[in-house]
Amino acid sequence: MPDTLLLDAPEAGVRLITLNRPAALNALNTQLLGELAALLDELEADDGCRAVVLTGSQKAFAAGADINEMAERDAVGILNDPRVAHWQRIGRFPKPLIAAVNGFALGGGCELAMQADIIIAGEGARFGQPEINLGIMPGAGGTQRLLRAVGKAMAMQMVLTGEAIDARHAQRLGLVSEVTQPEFTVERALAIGRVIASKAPLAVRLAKEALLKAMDCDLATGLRLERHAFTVLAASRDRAEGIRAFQEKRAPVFTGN
Ligand code: DAK
Repeated sequence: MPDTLLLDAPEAGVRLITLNRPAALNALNTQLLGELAALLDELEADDGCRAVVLTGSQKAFAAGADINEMAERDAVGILNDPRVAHWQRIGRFPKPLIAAVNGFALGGGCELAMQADIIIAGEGARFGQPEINLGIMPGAGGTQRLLRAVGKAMAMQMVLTGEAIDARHAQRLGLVSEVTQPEFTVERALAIGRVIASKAPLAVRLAKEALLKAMDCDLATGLRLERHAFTVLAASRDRAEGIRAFQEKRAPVFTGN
Protein backbone atom coordinates (compact mmCIF):
# COMPACT_ATOMS: atom_id res chain seq x y z
CA MET A 1 0.00 0.00 0.00
CA PRO A 2 1.36 3.44 -0.88
CA ASP A 3 2.58 5.70 1.96
CA THR A 4 1.18 8.91 0.56
CA LEU A 5 -2.29 7.72 -0.51
CA LEU A 6 -5.31 6.05 1.01
CA LEU A 7 -7.48 3.74 -1.07
CA ASP A 8 -11.10 2.87 -0.29
CA ALA A 9 -13.88 1.09 -2.15
CA PRO A 10 -16.95 2.77 -0.65
CA GLU A 11 -19.33 1.94 -3.51
CA ALA A 12 -19.55 -0.97 -5.94
CA GLY A 13 -17.41 -0.11 -8.94
CA VAL A 14 -16.07 3.12 -7.42
CA ARG A 15 -12.69 3.68 -5.79
CA LEU A 16 -11.76 6.61 -3.59
CA ILE A 17 -8.13 7.77 -3.52
CA THR A 18 -7.20 10.27 -0.80
CA LEU A 19 -3.97 12.23 -1.04
CA ASN A 20 -2.37 11.84 2.35
CA ARG A 21 0.54 14.18 3.12
CA PRO A 22 -1.37 16.44 5.52
CA ALA A 23 1.73 17.99 7.12
CA ALA A 24 2.71 19.42 3.72
CA LEU A 25 -0.85 20.23 2.57
CA ASN A 26 -0.60 17.27 0.18
CA ALA A 27 2.27 18.85 -1.74
CA LEU A 28 2.94 16.62 -4.71
CA ASN A 29 6.40 15.16 -4.26
CA THR A 30 7.91 12.56 -6.55
CA GLN A 31 6.91 9.74 -4.23
CA LEU A 32 3.25 10.77 -4.15
CA LEU A 33 3.04 11.26 -7.91
CA GLY A 34 4.76 7.90 -8.51
CA GLU A 35 2.44 6.12 -6.11
CA LEU A 36 -0.60 7.77 -7.67
CA ALA A 37 0.49 6.81 -11.19
CA ALA A 38 1.13 3.21 -10.08
CA LEU A 39 -2.21 2.99 -8.28
CA LEU A 40 -4.08 4.30 -11.32
CA ASP A 41 -2.29 1.68 -13.46
CA GLU A 42 -3.58 -0.98 -11.05
CA LEU A 43 -7.10 0.42 -11.13
CA GLU A 44 -7.01 0.55 -14.92
CA ALA A 45 -6.44 -3.21 -14.94
CA ASP A 46 -9.12 -3.85 -12.28
CA ASP A 47 -12.44 -4.70 -13.96
CA GLY A 48 -14.17 -4.06 -10.64
CA CYS A 49 -13.20 -0.39 -10.85
CA ARG A 50 -15.37 1.68 -13.17
CA ALA A 51 -14.81 5.18 -11.79
CA VAL A 52 -12.31 6.82 -9.45
CA VAL A 53 -12.76 9.75 -7.07
CA LEU A 54 -9.59 11.63 -6.09
CA THR A 55 -9.63 13.87 -3.05
CA GLY A 56 -7.41 15.51 -0.46
CA SER A 57 -8.24 16.96 2.93
CA GLN A 58 -10.67 19.68 3.96
CA LYS A 59 -7.75 22.13 4.13
CA ALA A 60 -6.01 21.19 0.90
CA PHE A 61 -6.66 19.10 -2.15
CA ALA A 62 -2.97 19.78 -2.90
CA ALA A 63 -0.92 22.94 -2.39
CA GLY A 64 1.22 22.30 -5.45
CA ALA A 65 4.45 20.61 -6.33
CA ASP A 66 6.66 20.06 -3.32
CA ILE A 67 8.61 23.31 -3.27
CA ASN A 68 11.40 21.89 -1.06
CA GLU A 69 11.97 19.09 -3.53
CA MET A 70 11.83 21.52 -6.45
CA ALA A 71 14.47 23.70 -4.85
CA GLU A 72 17.00 20.87 -5.18
CA ARG A 73 16.61 20.53 -8.96
CA ASP A 74 18.67 22.40 -11.52
CA ALA A 75 17.85 22.52 -15.25
CA VAL A 76 19.35 19.08 -15.90
CA GLY A 77 17.46 17.70 -12.90
CA ILE A 78 14.24 19.09 -14.31
CA LEU A 79 14.99 17.65 -17.74
CA ASN A 80 15.41 14.21 -16.17
CA ASP A 81 12.60 14.74 -13.68
CA PRO A 82 10.73 11.44 -13.12
CA ARG A 83 7.62 13.44 -12.25
CA VAL A 84 7.10 14.22 -15.94
CA ALA A 85 6.53 10.53 -16.64
CA HIS A 86 4.26 10.21 -13.57
CA TRP A 87 2.13 13.14 -14.77
CA GLN A 88 1.87 11.56 -18.21
CA ARG A 89 0.78 8.23 -16.74
CA ILE A 90 -1.87 9.97 -14.62
CA GLY A 91 -3.11 11.79 -17.73
CA ARG A 92 -3.48 8.51 -19.63
CA PHE A 93 -5.89 6.95 -17.11
CA PRO A 94 -8.75 5.78 -19.35
CA LYS A 95 -11.52 5.45 -16.74
CA PRO A 96 -13.55 8.38 -15.40
CA LEU A 97 -11.64 10.35 -12.79
CA ILE A 98 -13.57 12.76 -10.56
CA ALA A 99 -11.76 15.27 -8.35
CA ALA A 100 -13.46 16.19 -5.08
CA VAL A 101 -11.69 19.41 -4.12
CA ASN A 102 -11.72 21.18 -0.77
CA GLY A 103 -9.34 23.88 0.36
CA PHE A 104 -6.26 24.73 -1.69
CA ALA A 105 -5.83 23.41 -5.22
CA LEU A 106 -2.76 25.41 -6.16
CA GLY A 107 -0.07 25.01 -8.80
CA GLY A 108 0.40 21.29 -9.39
CA GLY A 109 -2.68 20.76 -7.19
CA CYS A 110 -4.82 22.73 -9.61
CA GLU A 111 -3.14 20.92 -12.49
CA LEU A 112 -3.89 17.56 -10.86
CA ALA A 113 -7.56 18.53 -10.41
CA MET A 114 -7.62 19.49 -14.08
CA GLN A 115 -6.34 16.02 -15.01
CA ALA A 116 -9.67 14.79 -13.67
CA ASP A 117 -12.65 14.57 -16.01
CA ILE A 118 -15.05 16.22 -13.56
CA ILE A 119 -14.29 18.55 -10.66
CA ILE A 120 -16.67 18.86 -7.71
CA ALA A 121 -15.61 21.61 -5.32
CA GLY A 122 -16.55 22.44 -1.77
CA GLU A 123 -17.42 26.00 -0.80
CA GLY A 124 -14.10 27.50 0.26
CA ALA A 125 -12.03 25.65 -2.32
CA ARG A 126 -9.38 27.84 -3.96
CA PHE A 127 -8.01 27.19 -7.45
CA GLY A 128 -4.87 28.95 -8.56
CA GLN A 129 -1.56 28.79 -10.41
CA PRO A 130 0.75 30.75 -8.07
CA GLU A 131 4.00 29.56 -9.69
CA ILE A 132 4.70 33.10 -10.93
CA ASN A 133 5.29 34.10 -7.28
CA LEU A 134 8.19 31.64 -7.19
CA GLY A 135 9.74 32.98 -10.38
CA ILE A 136 8.56 29.97 -12.37
CA MET A 137 5.47 29.07 -14.39
CA PRO A 138 3.07 26.13 -14.50
CA GLY A 139 4.83 22.93 -15.56
CA ALA A 140 2.19 20.20 -15.56
CA GLY A 141 -0.41 21.50 -17.97
CA GLY A 142 -1.46 24.67 -16.18
CA THR A 143 -1.07 26.93 -19.19
CA GLN A 144 -2.77 24.47 -21.52
CA ARG A 145 -5.62 22.86 -19.59
CA LEU A 146 -6.51 26.01 -17.64
CA LEU A 147 -6.85 28.01 -20.84
CA ARG A 148 -9.07 25.34 -22.36
CA ALA A 149 -11.17 25.20 -19.18
CA VAL A 150 -11.66 28.89 -18.40
CA GLY A 151 -10.74 30.75 -21.60
CA LYS A 152 -7.84 33.01 -22.46
CA ALA A 153 -8.55 36.11 -20.39
CA MET A 154 -9.05 34.38 -17.06
CA ALA A 155 -6.23 31.89 -17.64
CA MET A 156 -3.88 34.78 -18.39
CA GLN A 157 -5.06 36.62 -15.29
CA MET A 158 -4.65 33.59 -13.03
CA VAL A 159 -1.24 32.51 -14.37
CA LEU A 160 0.27 36.00 -14.65
CA THR A 161 -0.98 37.34 -11.30
CA GLY A 162 -0.80 34.08 -9.39
CA GLU A 163 -4.12 34.97 -7.75
CA ALA A 164 -6.52 32.17 -6.92
CA ILE A 165 -10.26 32.04 -7.53
CA ASP A 166 -12.93 30.54 -5.28
CA ALA A 167 -15.18 27.57 -6.00
CA ARG A 168 -18.20 29.60 -7.15
CA HIS A 169 -16.07 31.61 -9.55
CA ALA A 170 -14.49 28.41 -10.84
CA GLN A 171 -17.96 26.99 -11.41
CA ARG A 172 -19.11 30.06 -13.34
CA LEU A 173 -16.05 29.69 -15.57
CA GLY A 174 -16.72 26.00 -16.21
CA LEU A 175 -13.65 24.68 -14.39
CA VAL A 176 -15.86 23.09 -11.75
CA SER A 177 -19.15 21.34 -12.51
CA GLU A 178 -20.77 21.53 -9.05
CA VAL A 179 -20.17 23.29 -5.73
CA THR A 180 -21.21 21.60 -2.49
CA GLN A 181 -20.94 22.18 1.23
CA PRO A 182 -17.37 21.04 2.06
CA GLU A 183 -18.53 18.06 4.13
CA PHE A 184 -20.52 16.69 1.17
CA THR A 185 -17.96 17.12 -1.62
CA VAL A 186 -16.64 13.56 -1.52
CA GLU A 187 -20.14 12.14 -1.05
CA ARG A 188 -21.39 14.00 -4.12
CA ALA A 189 -18.37 12.94 -6.18
CA LEU A 190 -18.94 9.31 -5.12
CA ALA A 191 -22.61 9.57 -6.11
CA ILE A 192 -21.59 10.77 -9.57
CA GLY A 193 -19.03 7.94 -9.69
CA ARG A 194 -21.77 5.46 -8.81
CA VAL A 195 -23.97 6.68 -11.67
CA ILE A 196 -21.10 6.42 -14.14
CA ALA A 197 -20.12 3.00 -12.77
CA SER A 198 -23.61 1.73 -13.61
CA LYS A 199 -23.17 2.54 -17.32
CA ALA A 200 -21.54 0.39 -20.01
CA PRO A 201 -17.78 0.65 -19.38
CA LEU A 202 -16.79 0.55 -23.05
CA ALA A 203 -19.22 3.35 -23.91
CA VAL A 204 -17.95 5.40 -20.96
CA ARG A 205 -14.35 4.84 -22.00
CA LEU A 206 -14.84 5.78 -25.64
CA ALA A 207 -17.05 8.77 -24.76
CA LYS A 208 -14.33 10.06 -22.41
CA GLU A 209 -11.73 9.62 -25.14
CA ALA A 210 -13.85 11.47 -27.70
CA LEU A 211 -14.60 14.33 -25.30
CA LEU A 212 -10.93 14.76 -24.42
CA LYS A 213 -10.02 14.70 -28.10
CA ALA A 214 -12.45 17.57 -28.69
CA MET A 215 -10.15 19.80 -26.65
CA ASP A 216 -7.22 19.46 -29.01
CA CYS A 217 -8.36 18.68 -32.51
CA ASP A 218 -10.34 20.33 -35.26
CA LEU A 219 -14.07 19.62 -35.62
CA ALA A 220 -13.76 17.34 -38.65
CA THR A 221 -11.13 15.16 -36.91
CA GLY A 222 -13.20 15.04 -33.73
CA LEU A 223 -16.35 14.11 -35.59
CA ARG A 224 -14.48 11.35 -37.43
CA LEU A 225 -13.18 9.97 -34.14
CA GLU A 226 -16.68 10.14 -32.65
CA ARG A 227 -18.12 8.23 -35.62
CA HIS A 228 -15.46 5.52 -35.38
CA ALA A 229 -15.97 5.14 -31.64
CA PHE A 230 -19.74 5.02 -32.12
CA THR A 231 -19.31 2.31 -34.77
CA VAL A 232 -16.94 0.27 -32.58
CA LEU A 233 -19.55 0.27 -29.82
CA ALA A 234 -22.03 -1.33 -32.23
CA ALA A 235 -19.96 -4.51 -31.85
CA SER A 236 -20.33 -4.56 -28.07
CA ARG A 237 -22.66 -6.87 -26.14
CA ASP A 238 -23.45 -4.01 -23.80
CA ARG A 239 -24.96 -2.02 -26.66
CA ALA A 240 -27.22 -4.96 -27.53
CA GLU A 241 -28.09 -5.31 -23.85
CA GLY A 242 -28.81 -1.58 -23.44
CA ILE A 243 -31.17 -1.49 -26.39
CA ARG A 244 -32.85 -4.79 -25.48
CA ALA A 245 -33.35 -3.66 -21.89
CA PHE A 246 -35.03 -0.46 -23.14
CA GLN A 247 -37.37 -2.45 -25.37
CA GLU A 248 -38.16 -4.91 -22.57
CA LYS A 249 -38.73 -2.02 -20.13
CA ARG A 250 -36.13 -3.24 -17.61
CA ALA A 251 -32.82 -2.01 -16.25
CA PRO A 252 -29.80 -3.04 -18.35
CA VAL A 253 -27.10 -5.29 -16.94
CA PHE A 254 -23.80 -4.17 -18.40
CA THR A 255 -20.80 -6.48 -18.27
CA GLY A 256 -18.11 -4.44 -20.01
CA ASN A 257 -18.19 -6.64 -23.14
N1 DAK B 1 5.47 22.40 -1.04
C1 DAK B 1 6.02 22.01 0.14
N2 DAK B 1 5.49 22.28 1.33
C2 DAK B 1 4.35 23.00 1.35
C3 DAK B 1 3.73 23.46 0.17
C4 DAK B 1 4.34 23.13 -1.08
N3 DAK B 1 3.80 23.46 -2.26
N4 DAK B 1 2.62 24.16 0.51
C5 DAK B 1 2.55 24.13 1.85
N5 DAK B 1 3.58 23.44 2.37
C6 DAK B 1 3.89 23.19 3.78
C7 DAK B 1 4.37 24.44 4.47
O1 DAK B 1 5.74 24.63 4.22
C8 DAK B 1 4.07 24.11 5.91
O2 DAK B 1 5.05 23.24 6.38
P1 DAK B 1 5.71 23.45 7.88
O3 DAK B 1 6.26 24.84 7.88
O4 DAK B 1 4.51 23.29 8.81
O5 DAK B 1 6.73 22.35 7.99
C9 DAK B 1 2.77 23.33 5.83
O6 DAK B 1 2.70 22.84 4.47
C10 DAK B 1 1.54 24.17 6.08
O7 DAK B 1 1.59 25.29 5.22
P2 DAK B 1 1.43 26.80 5.73
O8 DAK B 1 1.89 26.93 7.15
O9 DAK B 1 2.04 27.68 4.72
O10 DAK B 1 -0.16 26.91 5.72
P3 DAK B 1 -1.02 28.24 5.50
O11 DAK B 1 -2.43 27.86 5.78
O12 DAK B 1 -0.43 29.40 6.26
O13 DAK B 1 -0.86 28.60 3.93
C11 DAK B 1 -0.84 28.05 1.58
C12 DAK B 1 -1.39 27.71 3.01
C13 DAK B 1 -1.33 27.00 0.62
C14 DAK B 1 -1.41 29.42 1.15
C15 DAK B 1 0.70 28.14 1.63
O14 DAK B 1 1.20 26.94 2.23
C16 DAK B 1 1.33 28.26 0.28
O15 DAK B 1 1.35 29.34 -0.32
N6 DAK B 1 1.89 27.16 -0.23
C17 DAK B 1 2.58 27.16 -1.50
C18 DAK B 1 1.62 27.21 -2.64
C19 DAK B 1 2.33 27.25 -3.99
O16 DAK B 1 3.13 28.18 -4.25
N7 DAK B 1 2.09 26.24 -4.81
C20 DAK B 1 2.71 26.15 -6.15
C21 DAK B 1 4.01 25.37 -6.02
S1 DAK B 1 4.88 25.29 -7.58
C22 DAK B 1 6.36 20.17 -13.04
C23 DAK B 1 5.11 19.84 -12.65
C24 DAK B 1 4.41 20.63 -11.78
C25 DAK B 1 4.99 21.77 -11.28
C26 DAK B 1 6.26 22.10 -11.69
C27 DAK B 1 6.95 21.30 -12.57
N8 DAK B 1 7.10 19.35 -13.96
C28 DAK B 1 6.49 18.05 -14.28
C29 DAK B 1 8.31 19.72 -14.47
C30 DAK B 1 4.25 22.55 -10.32
C31 DAK B 1 4.80 23.57 -9.61
C32 DAK B 1 4.09 24.06 -8.44
O17 DAK B 1 3.04 23.60 -8.07
